[in-house]
Amino acid sequence: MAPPLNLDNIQGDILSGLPKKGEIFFFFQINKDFVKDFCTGIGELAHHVTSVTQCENDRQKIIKEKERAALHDTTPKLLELSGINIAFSHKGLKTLGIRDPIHDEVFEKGMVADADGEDREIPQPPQNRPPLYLNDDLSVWEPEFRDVEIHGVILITGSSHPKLKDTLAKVKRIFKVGQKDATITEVTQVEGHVRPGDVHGHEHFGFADGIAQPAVDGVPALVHRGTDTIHQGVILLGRPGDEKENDRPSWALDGSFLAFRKLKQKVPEFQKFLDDKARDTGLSSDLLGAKLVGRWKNGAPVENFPLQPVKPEEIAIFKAAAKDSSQNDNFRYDQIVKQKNCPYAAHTRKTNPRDDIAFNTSAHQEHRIIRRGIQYGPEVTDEESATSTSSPDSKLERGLLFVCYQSDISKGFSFIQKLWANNVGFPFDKKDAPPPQAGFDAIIGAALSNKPEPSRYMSGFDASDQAKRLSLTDDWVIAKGGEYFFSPSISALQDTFAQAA
Ligand code: N7H
Repeated sequence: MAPPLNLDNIQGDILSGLPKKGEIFFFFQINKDFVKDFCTGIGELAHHVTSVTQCENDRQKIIKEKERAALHDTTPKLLELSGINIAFSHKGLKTLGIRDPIHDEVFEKGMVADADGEDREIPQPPQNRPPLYLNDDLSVWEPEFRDVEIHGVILITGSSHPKLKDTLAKVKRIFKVGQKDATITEVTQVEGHVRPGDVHGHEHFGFADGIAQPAVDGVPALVHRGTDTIHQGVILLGRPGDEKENDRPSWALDGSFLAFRKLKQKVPEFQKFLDDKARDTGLSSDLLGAKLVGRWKNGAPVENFPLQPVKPEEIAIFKAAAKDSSQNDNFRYDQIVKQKNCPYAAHTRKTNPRDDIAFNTSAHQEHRIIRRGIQYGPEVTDEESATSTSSPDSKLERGLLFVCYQSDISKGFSFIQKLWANNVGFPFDKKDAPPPQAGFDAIIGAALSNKPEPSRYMSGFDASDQAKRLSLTDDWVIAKGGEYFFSPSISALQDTFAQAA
């Protein structure tokens, strides 16, 4: 039987989230001539890896500083904090000689193979089964993610850019990067930052993010940030609720699979679409955006607030509900009114359908993920926003460095993307009456890349005619790369990874 959960031994990003203003993802390849030295480096790095407990302690310090500042009516001081986590691709495990089967086919084949397939299956009505690929256009992937073997990623978080750079320098010293006997080589690195000022906590399209997360059974109250409680094994390997609990190698206990995606967002183009279609559909641009995402920009769910509040008292309730974490994730999709309030294809409904599939069953739980993303790229410039009224053009690149954790990628990220977001037929026909086909997840749903344009659509944006379709004339989110990784426990880093060669 597995020992009790020890939060000092689990990498902090998984169950708590590394506190961050900025984050560097340092993708590396292990130098095959220096594998033994690399393992020694892992033994040293393990002492600096931030655990769940450490994340929570750091978060407490931030909360206390905010309380102190509020009491004295001053601006909170920026605390000098940093965090380090590490994860390995399947190729990385093989390079280290760690060959016990971990029992996750999607992890083993890697994201490039999962992204696009030569032998695409064409969806066959009436099941409308999607092809079982992520439907990325690999020709627009960055070559470092597509053509180069990536063995692992080091996640470095910090309260400022200099802090990130300092921590990265410390990591590079451990692995002798840049020296003759370097144990790793940088494949690429990406740096993300939370957005500034009023849009802090919002992603680049302008929507509040990081609201809905499942809480994990038995994890103390401080790290509970969610309304639904899921089994530990949905996120952690070898714990109850992990279907392969008894087949996992012992070093995999309390690790989790990390899916990373670099997702470019075409912001002026998305805004122009909303403005144009608002005119055609009679909805306001903000309401149409809320119908595509499933939440208003302030985070209030469109299921509970299907209309833009106008009276001052309604506006106050709306704003309070958006901020209140006991309300803003505590709702179900009404099965009687179907898409009247929120389209089936809205991003939050596709990716967590709540009552659209039997709620609180293991089938519901097994598709939950914990998300830890951060934005990259600059704010939209004046020049770019000026284009959104005529022919919109993202001249600069920005988007989301998407990260999620799960114990089974084929049930977590890969399932959500392929079988829900990309599947026009999901949620599946119900027996009472064939529902209008939901269409694609309006934000991340991807049609086949060799599609005749424009092929993406959704229904449900019009409450009075739920079958009416809206043509989604562009892909506003484009995958630029990514990989699947395994994030081991800290004791596994010390006992297995540091001793591997
Ligand atoms: Fe999403 N967005 O701005 O539209 N996401 N997401 N996501 N997402 C969510 O509830 C967004 C992506 C999930 O439990 C919110 O925290 C964007 C991928 C899940 O109700 C917003 C991108 C996948 C949820 C966004 C992107 C998911 C969720 C609402 C890409 C997985 C929780 C805020 C650039 C395959 C749903 C919140 C729930 C919420 C946005 C990517 C999954 C605003 C822009 C790739 C499970």
